[in-house]
Amino acid sequence: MRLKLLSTLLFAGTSLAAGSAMAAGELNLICAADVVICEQMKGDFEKAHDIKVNMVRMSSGEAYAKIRAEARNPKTDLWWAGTGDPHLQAASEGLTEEYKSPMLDQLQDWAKNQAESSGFKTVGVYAGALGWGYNTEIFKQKGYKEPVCWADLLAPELKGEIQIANPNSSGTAYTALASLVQIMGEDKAFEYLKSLNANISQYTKSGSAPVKAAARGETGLGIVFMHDAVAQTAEGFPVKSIAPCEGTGYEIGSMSIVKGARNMENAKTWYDWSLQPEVQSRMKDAKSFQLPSNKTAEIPKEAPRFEDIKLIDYDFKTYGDPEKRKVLLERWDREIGAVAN
Ligand code: S7P
Repeated sequence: MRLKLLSTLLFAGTSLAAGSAMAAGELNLICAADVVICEQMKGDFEKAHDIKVNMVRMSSGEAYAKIRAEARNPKTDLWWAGTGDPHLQAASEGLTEEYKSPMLDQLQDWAKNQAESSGFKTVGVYAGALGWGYNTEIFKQKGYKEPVCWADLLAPELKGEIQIANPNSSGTAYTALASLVQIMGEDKAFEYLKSLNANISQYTKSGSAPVKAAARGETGLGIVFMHDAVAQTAEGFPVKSIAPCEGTGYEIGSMSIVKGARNMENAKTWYDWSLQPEVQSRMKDAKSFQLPSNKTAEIPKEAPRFEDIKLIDYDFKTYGDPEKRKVLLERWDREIGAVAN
């Protein structure tokens, strides 16, 4: 009887130990940037640590929806990248874990502010301004005028020539919606979006898809982050990037640990690792040309610089609020999504 009890305890001990050893070697990651940088980060991290990364690539709005849906039983440990607004929305709903990385002091003020304003439930990893990229060959062939202002995108000649993502799934498109509301006021921004709808051929799921389509000549212009347009130029496509003359918004691409993460220590290991200057300096090798958050990371020469762009004072507190997101997206669905081609 005693022997049986002893062997039962030993068996339970062994399986517990095996369970935690397995858990210690894994990290369940949502990556909300371009798939090329996601793969590079995963590969570099796995080389540097004995931790297997189970990665899924998603757009920012989809990542936020998944983390909300799994709140009672989290399957994700860490959400790396994607626009900051949904990270702030998740933080304010208590879906992400407070963590003060020892790397915080090495970060730019905008990245630290993102952490402080969320109660350290998210942090900035990179930044980039919104604009668009257009196919210079198509514009030349068709004799279109270069669009340098938001107002120029309403030109009747551009009917069917523009793509932008759907702000429900895409952080880029939510940044565009929030930026236009801040530049024009909400009612005027929706009037603008209704007029723009006449020129939109497709609302894509992913934020960078429109400029990838423009690069390949499938559309004339994509409203995207400027660094995503520059990436297409660097690939050799005839794409020119534009910072809108009226002013534009920007993202603080962010990172959050999921509350109740099963692999909490591994999530913190990735968190600290990905804020290192060497890791951020290598992002350009994947043609990821955002401005890095670590002060000593190399700024890619291709990165659109904030000092050259007319930036608005983007209100992250207001537009990173879950209620504001709900109101804006419901209005977008009613007034734009429902009448879209
Ligand atoms: O490609 C890089 C990048 O633009 O992708 C992120 C973006 O949120 C992902 O796309 P969605 O718009 O589909 O969410 C940005 O954070 C990042 O700069």
